[in-house]
Amino acid sequence: MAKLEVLHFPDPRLRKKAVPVETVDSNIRSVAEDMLETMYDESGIGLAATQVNIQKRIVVIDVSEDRDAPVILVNPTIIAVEGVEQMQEGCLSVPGYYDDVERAERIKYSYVDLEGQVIEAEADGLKSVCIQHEIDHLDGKLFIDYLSPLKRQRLMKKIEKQEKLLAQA
Ligand code: K2U
Ligand code: ZN
Repeated sequence: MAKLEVLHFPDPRLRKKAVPVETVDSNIRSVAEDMLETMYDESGIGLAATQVNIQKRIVVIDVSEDRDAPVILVNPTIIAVEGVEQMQEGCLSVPGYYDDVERAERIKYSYVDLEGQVIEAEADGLKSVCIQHEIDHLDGKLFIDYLSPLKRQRLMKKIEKQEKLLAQA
């Protein structure tokens, strides 16, 4: 097990599009294990491989109350969407910033599990939002991309200020 470094916006590597996993082998299982350790350590409820500079289509999530129900999704794909809902989102790659994002309320999705089986399932609520958020990461998309130009401008100013303070420290 190893804790991995989480990339932070505006790191350009967060914009890379991840490639599908050909075979679920021991290497993929090891990456997923390290991603779970990193996610729990960062108090996240999801993590995409892109965020730890691994350009493979692997996502881990755990939206359970007791933080004891990890799900590893290889090559996750949204098959169908229904409804619209707004939820406040944050991101381990954009620390300290939260804002409302509109996404599909319910999704039907598929993925490959660690035994190589194709699984189809449905989700709503926080799990649905989390899966959509993580699949966006695999496509180089961040939740801040959905913000209005004014909100994005304010966020960029906040990040520039943080970077100036860090440079002076
Ligand atoms: O991808 C990530 O950065 C992990 C996010 C996933 C997420 C964002 C928004 C809504 C649901 C999931 C982190 O878990 S951000 C921290 C967090 C924790 C609980 C609820 C919302 C955000
Ligand atoms: Zn995120």
